[in-house]
Amino acid sequence: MTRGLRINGDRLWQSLLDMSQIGALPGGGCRRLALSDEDRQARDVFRQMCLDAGCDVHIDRLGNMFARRPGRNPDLPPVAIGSHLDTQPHGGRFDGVYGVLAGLEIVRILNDHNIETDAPIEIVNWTNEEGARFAPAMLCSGVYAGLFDLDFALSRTDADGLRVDEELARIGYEGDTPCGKHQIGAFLEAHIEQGPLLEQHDEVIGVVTGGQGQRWYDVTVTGRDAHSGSTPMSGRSDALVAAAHLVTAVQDIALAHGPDGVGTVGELHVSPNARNTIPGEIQFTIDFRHPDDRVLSEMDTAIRFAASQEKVVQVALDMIWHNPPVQFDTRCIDAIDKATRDLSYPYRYMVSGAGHDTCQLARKVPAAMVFVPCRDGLSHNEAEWAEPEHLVAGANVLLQAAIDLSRQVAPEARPIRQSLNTTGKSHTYDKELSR
Ligand code: HGY
Ligand code: MN
Ligand code: MN
Repeated sequence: MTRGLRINGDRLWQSLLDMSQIGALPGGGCRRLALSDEDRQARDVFRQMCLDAGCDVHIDRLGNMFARRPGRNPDLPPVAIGSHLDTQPHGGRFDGVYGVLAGLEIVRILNDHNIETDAPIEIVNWTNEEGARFAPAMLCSGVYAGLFDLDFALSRTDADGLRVDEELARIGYEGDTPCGKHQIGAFLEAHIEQGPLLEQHDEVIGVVTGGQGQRWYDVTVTGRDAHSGSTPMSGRSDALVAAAHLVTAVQDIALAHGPDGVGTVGELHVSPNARNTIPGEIQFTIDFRHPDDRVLSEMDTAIRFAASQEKVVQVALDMIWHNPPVQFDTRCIDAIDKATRDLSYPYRYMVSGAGHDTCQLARKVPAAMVFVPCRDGLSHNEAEWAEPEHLVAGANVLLQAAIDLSRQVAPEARPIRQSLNTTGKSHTYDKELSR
């Protein structure tokens, strides 16, 4: 009888502490950029943890890692539990890694009690979820889900021009199995909310029903390098002044599409970046998000109009990624809902403001997520923090939901998605956005 089974919270916490030493930053956070030496170190540690837990580990062409614990019926596709080990440049100690190590803890506790699940259980580490080094985000779970092709992913470069395929080979994680061929019966991910709702409402579990849409852009503003002292103001083609107009336009467009619209310029590079030369070229990024795809396209129209108003420079606006909003699978949501109620954790339904590998997987296999609170809703910041008892609660829900789903997975698992309706309890998908 597995309903009384609970994970070992001290062991989960210790695994998180051990992993947080890899790429540790002075401010208490972590820096493990995708395919960096720190990412390789974390992968090596994770692989050893899985081997020690009796799993077979296999790696696909993009370095996605799958650690399998056999089930009673080897012909059933696995229930996969995972997330990502890569971080933002000033990342926290929980974003991504919590979901991977919660999966490991579930395998460990099943081992402790010699419990055999119907379908196999797999722990997954998806390559390059963050998209901080190689854009776009959720790149390799996206290839798995058929949203990007393999060559697109392999050819993505970082700021220094290094390619994904070169870096995969360099760190020794260029696997042999094709990406996307490996079957998954259902995918579950535990993650800190990265927003304030659960903490504000003293709730412990977020039953996540979907993810909002995203559009990412690379923008190049081309003016003319010129002398800062001898060039009259009237004759300038100052790329930075024009870029500044567009940066405030991103802010204005997001506010105009509130309360759910968000817009961010996270990267900006000035050339030649000399104090006494008028900048001739600016490169920057735009990240627009909204739960409604129609509004996202309005925001797209608005930024293109703003760019067309910049008359003394050239503006090239390249949308490198459009990820429409996604609805998660009803059976997975119900399994999480049932586990949460059985465990009597206070919970709410919510749509994710942040992107996750589940948002990609859910377009191919049955998938859903469990959120737990994080302090002040803060993430992508070294001060990111989650309470041990909340991390335990999320992993307990994941454990029960995974056991439940392992009895349900079908040989050919396809997602069942309910439209975002507002009728009926079990599928009242609260449209409240986690932000
Ligand atoms: O961009 C995101 O939402 C995620 O952190 N990669
Ligand atoms: Mn994440
Ligand atoms: Mn993140």
